[in-house]
Amino acid sequence: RADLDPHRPRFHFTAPGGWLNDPNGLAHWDGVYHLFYQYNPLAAAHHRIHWGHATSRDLVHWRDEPVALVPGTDGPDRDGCWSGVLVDDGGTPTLVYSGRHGERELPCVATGSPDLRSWRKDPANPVIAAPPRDDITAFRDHCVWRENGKWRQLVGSGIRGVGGTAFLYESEDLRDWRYVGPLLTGDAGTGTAADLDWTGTMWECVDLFRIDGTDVLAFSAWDEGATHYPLYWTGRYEGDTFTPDGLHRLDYGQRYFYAPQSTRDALGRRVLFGWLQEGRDEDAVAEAGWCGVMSLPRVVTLGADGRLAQAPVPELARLRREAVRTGAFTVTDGSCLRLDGVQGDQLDIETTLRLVPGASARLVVRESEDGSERTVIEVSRPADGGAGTLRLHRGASSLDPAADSEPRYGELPLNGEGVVELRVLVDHSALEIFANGRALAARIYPTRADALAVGIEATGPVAVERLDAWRMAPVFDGPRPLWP
Ligand code: DQQ
Repeated sequence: RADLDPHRPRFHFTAPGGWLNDPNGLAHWDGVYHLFYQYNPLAAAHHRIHWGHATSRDLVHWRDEPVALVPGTDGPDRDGCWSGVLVDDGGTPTLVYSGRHGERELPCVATGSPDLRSWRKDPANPVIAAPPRDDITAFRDHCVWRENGKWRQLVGSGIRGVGGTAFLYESEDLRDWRYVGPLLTGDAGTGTAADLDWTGTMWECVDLFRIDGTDVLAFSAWDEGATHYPLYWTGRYEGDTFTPDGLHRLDYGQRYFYAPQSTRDALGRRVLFGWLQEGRDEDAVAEAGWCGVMSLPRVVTLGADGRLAQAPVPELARLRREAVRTGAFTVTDGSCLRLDGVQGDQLDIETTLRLVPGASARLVVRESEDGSERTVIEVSRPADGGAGTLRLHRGASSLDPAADSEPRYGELPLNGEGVVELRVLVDHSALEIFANGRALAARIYPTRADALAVGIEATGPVAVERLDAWRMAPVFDGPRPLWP
């Protein structure tokens, strides 16, 4: 029973029941945020995917809307309505998505009522009859925008023996598309998924946007059915090509923050959501009756180092209750401090730490009284200068041997003072960490009902300049009911 599942988040969006994956059709339309998502309402399994739909006025509280797209009884999307976007076609809300038939996906279009609640599929679907070439690994997912009085579209793909790519198209009317060429092509030949800068054999969910004069092409690296990790290129989009100047990791949680999509809202912010996949086994998922968590919405900006900086939208502060503020203190080398005033499985913790060279601080969350379960977030500064490391240890997160316990880590930019602005959001099985603008999302499945404690440990003295924590209110009244 999902409504009794202690792992179900209470302030992250989850589907009413069944399966959820990618965020789709993100838009801020007439003051309302629309979140569509890949959805199977019938079972907690990726099968015959629909488009679920939820709306919000504040990016915090969500309301379920009627299912937007249902796979056809026949036609090009009879096996699923896969990922896509929402665009404003002269006032007509229009979805561009991948219709799946057999093992193949092709671009389809649907137009919506003014309230975005009912959708009509275009009889001309699919609007692109075939991929532009035969030697490809896949052909799906869309990024669509208006440029110089025309529509432009990217479709995610990969060229066999070459690498992932995004095919560029152009159109006057969103129906008739002219193929322009590959916008940019990766290199699948020289890496494996173990190298976190390998871009896979296909780019899923391509998302092109400009931020403070830098062009960003985000995508998720995929290889023959395996979802690996989200990446982004920075560079220059000009004419029909993207000239990259760097490749970066979007979230250190790898597949736990997959298939992200972003939109620019009416406040001019770039708001990004990603799909937090499960890390428990299929039987547990089937029994729970729900799976997949939508990340908290993140505001993305360009950092001084030319990389994306991410933070949860400030609106989330509305859920904060019962503040605990410690003021400044020092954690001495080798010590371990239990923060008795802070406890729970729905928490927002914000701290400013100062690390001397060679020091590291470990924030422990979801720790049981006997310490047999604990999740550790570590930030460390090397003895010899340079970048630090953000690390998530899940080795003791759960006594359930079937729960994924692999660590996650990535580079942590540090200034000369070794200051770390760390924010950790704990929402039952969902964990989102932000450290100096870098993000790391993952899932944890503590089994013990008392795995609620929070503590802090240090190697080398660590100055805690402040630590503020809040219990987070749930966004649904009572446990999210399982529906239908
Ligand atoms: N999920 C969708 C695809 C996309 C993938 C199918 C990424 O359109 O490529 O549910 O998770």
